[in-house]
Amino acid sequence: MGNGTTMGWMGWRKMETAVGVPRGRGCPSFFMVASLKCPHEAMRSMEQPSCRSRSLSRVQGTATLATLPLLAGCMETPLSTLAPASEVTRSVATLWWVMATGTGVVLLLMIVLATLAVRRHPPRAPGRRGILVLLIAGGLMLPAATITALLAYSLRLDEAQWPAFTGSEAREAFHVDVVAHRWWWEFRYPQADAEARTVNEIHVPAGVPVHLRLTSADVIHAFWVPRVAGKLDAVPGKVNRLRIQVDEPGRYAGVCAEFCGQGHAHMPFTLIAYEAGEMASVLANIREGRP
Ligand SMILES: [Cu+2]
Repeated sequence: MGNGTTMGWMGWRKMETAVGVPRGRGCPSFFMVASLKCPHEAMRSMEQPSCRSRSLSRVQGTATLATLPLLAGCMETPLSTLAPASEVTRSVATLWWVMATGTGVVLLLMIVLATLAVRRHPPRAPGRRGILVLLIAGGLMLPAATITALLAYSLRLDEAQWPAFTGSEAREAFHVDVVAHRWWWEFRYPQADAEARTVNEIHVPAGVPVHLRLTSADVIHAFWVPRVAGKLDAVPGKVNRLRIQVDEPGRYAGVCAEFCGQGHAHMPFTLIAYEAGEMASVLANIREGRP
């Protein structure tokens, strides 16, 4: 989605050509698809809606809707939860798709019902019984069922990110202490032989539970590796815990997700996951460093 946001309003004039031939990585975003015409052109066509322009608009609208599923493939960005690299983010992505699909279906249903109601001749007001059914089913039962299901699902996700303090996982987990600073990240490895720490790079094993203890040296920050886990605040004077588990070795982008001052945008970091067997040599080679 980055293309759309970085283009901004200044890109209106170039947009028609940019949509056809997207440059750089990724695909045209929702923003670009929604802006196939420049505003002036759109306003002109609104002034005199001829039959031809109306049918053209319908074709364009249909084409835009038909393009939406294709955009699913455009979301594999380093900071997208929709490109999951762990069980937790896979669940988050599934939840997102279920909600997006459900919302789309309900919206389409509402549009169809509204169209049928408007076209009805003569118009007929619903009776008292109809209104009651609408209020109870649509206003109480449907929202209650949806919210309860979403709450249960979210609580399960929350639990999956809460590190166990006892049992075999607590013994086998890899531990990292995270300290946020203005504006950089410090990672300490209590299981290393010596006092080891890295700056703006966190090294973890893949396929193994990793328990993080987060705190801050100054103001509130938030630790977030979107492809791997949900975000969690790093608060001065307090220790928050987060459990993560990466599927595969690789590099995963992370950011501070809480505005923390002028340098907030300049505190990205990288989570580097290794094969579990490599961790001993990785820890041995970690050297102290500062940004
Ligand atoms: Cu920050």
